[in-house]
Amino acid sequence: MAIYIALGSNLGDKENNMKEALQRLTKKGVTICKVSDFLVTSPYGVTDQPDFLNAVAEIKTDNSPTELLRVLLQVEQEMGRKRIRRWGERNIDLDLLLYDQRIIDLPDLQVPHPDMQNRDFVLRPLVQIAPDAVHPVLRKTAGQLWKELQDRGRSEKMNP
Ligand code: PH2
Ligand code: MG
Ligand code: MG
Repeated sequence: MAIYIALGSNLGDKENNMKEALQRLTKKGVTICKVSDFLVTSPYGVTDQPDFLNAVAEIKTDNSPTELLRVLLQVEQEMGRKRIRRWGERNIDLDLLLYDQRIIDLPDLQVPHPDMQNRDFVLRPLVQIAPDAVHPVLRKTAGQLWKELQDRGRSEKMNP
């Protein structure tokens, strides 16, 4: 049973933004159990923007998924995040990836994160701290999902 969030930043002092976000979460009563390395990643989706720093954290909280989402958005707002464009540049982005084995499909909250299986910048840090974390919809571990993503990438390069 565990909760995982993704952190991302590609504007300003990226490393400091990520650390500040973790501190602010702690102040709001979220326990940070594990944090992956901060990885430099190429922008995915919208590619004409700076490289990201990405990480995944395992957390503990008494908040429900919806309450936790509110806390994540609050921290983004407190840090002055501006929504410039969808999938675009941001000083901090906090996404809920997995909440125990819960499956949630609300208009503003989908858990597991609906695109996590396609994102190397999510799976690589997740595998670092929790290779055996299970995706409750796909019923595969983070390790399996990451391997499958790498295999898809390799076959796309061979059959472009
Ligand atoms: N976040 C996005 C879109 N693209 N690319 C990378 N490398 N890292 C991100 O965190 C990221 C992205 C939308 O949330
Ligand atoms: Mg995001
Ligand atoms: Mg987000």
